[in-house]
Amino acid sequence: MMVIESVEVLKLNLPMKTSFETSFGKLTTKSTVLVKITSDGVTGYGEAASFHAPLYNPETVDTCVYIIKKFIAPSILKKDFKSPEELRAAYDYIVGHNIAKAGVENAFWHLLAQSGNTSLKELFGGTRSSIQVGASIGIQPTIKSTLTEVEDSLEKGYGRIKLKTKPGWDLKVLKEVRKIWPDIDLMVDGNSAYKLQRDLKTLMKFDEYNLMMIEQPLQEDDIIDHSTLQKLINTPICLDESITSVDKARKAISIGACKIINIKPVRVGGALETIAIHDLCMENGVGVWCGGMLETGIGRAFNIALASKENFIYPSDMSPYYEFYSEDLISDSHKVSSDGQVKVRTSPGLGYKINEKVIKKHTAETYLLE
Ligand code: OSB
Ligand code: MG
Repeated sequence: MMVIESVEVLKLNLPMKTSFETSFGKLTTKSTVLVKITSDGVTGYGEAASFHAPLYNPETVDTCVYIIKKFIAPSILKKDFKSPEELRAAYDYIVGHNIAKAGVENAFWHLLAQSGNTSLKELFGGTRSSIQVGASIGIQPTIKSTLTEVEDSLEKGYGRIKLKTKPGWDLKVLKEVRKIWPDIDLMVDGNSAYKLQRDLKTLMKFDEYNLMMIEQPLQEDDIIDHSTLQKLINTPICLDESITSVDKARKAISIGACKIINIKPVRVGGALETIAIHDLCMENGVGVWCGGMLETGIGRAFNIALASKENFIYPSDMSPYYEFYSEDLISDSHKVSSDGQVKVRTSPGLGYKINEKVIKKHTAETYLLE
């Protein structure tokens, strides 16, 4: 018995310690959405981690709040769900809005973990006791500051460096980084900023820098051009934005549009779809890693548990809150060890202590639906 008694949606504005720049723009304050659902006196928390504007994908924090309030909550309130599959079926009629759906689904998993006295890792079928973590370095004002960022990240223990790039901010940066660190695990993320025909020359030159992968160079709705590009370059393509479902993953793999997939659990609509993509990739010999949406510790808790599954074989974007924020919504945030690992918690429930005081401090809007 898991009757949903209430759904609460909170919009938070979190000040960032430093801005984070990608090819699509600069993030200076980070907004996010928390979802709280209650059943039998227990509260489950989820995070619908998106951004203030539709720059990375079509959703925003405000569309997440709206879709949850107006459509998802009315579809699940007062109903009894025995499994996350049943919960999801209740709002599957909604087209798109994966991040909104993921926030709700994650809150349900948190309820399940509490009522079953088990960990998220156990529920998701995780197999590792720790996961490998990489650093994601935004576009910097100068090459010099990029080199400083790389050095700091390596010193902190991060085992792989990802550089955000865009046309004009790519080969010259890689050249300088490789001069100092010829052997580190290095990759780039274009966030859809390149075009196959316009930028082919540059894209082919990435092969000179011995990169682990190039993440989402081309448009998010275009796996055809990614497939063409993969045949022309040796560097493995990793898709991020393009993969919004297991079906998209199947098609991308079948036409050779990528050799690696970054699964962001919220981008694909939650943990169920994450596990489906993970399993499909494993059957096809495609390794995956867990991407991030600059989540707070609450969102990261789900991501860490998922990334402990077997086929997450590359380092994940799982840096702790202190890289971006001065405080976290949990009081016992994860840390990165000197060898680039994060421990996977096995305690029942979320595995972390929710800090209501900090949540309250940053909450700008609250909606309670009963
Ligand atoms: O494409 O992976 C991305 C940050 C903001 C928007 C898009 C992306 C990113 C990151 C950092 O690379 C991810 C993280 O640490 O959460
Ligand atoms: Mg990316």
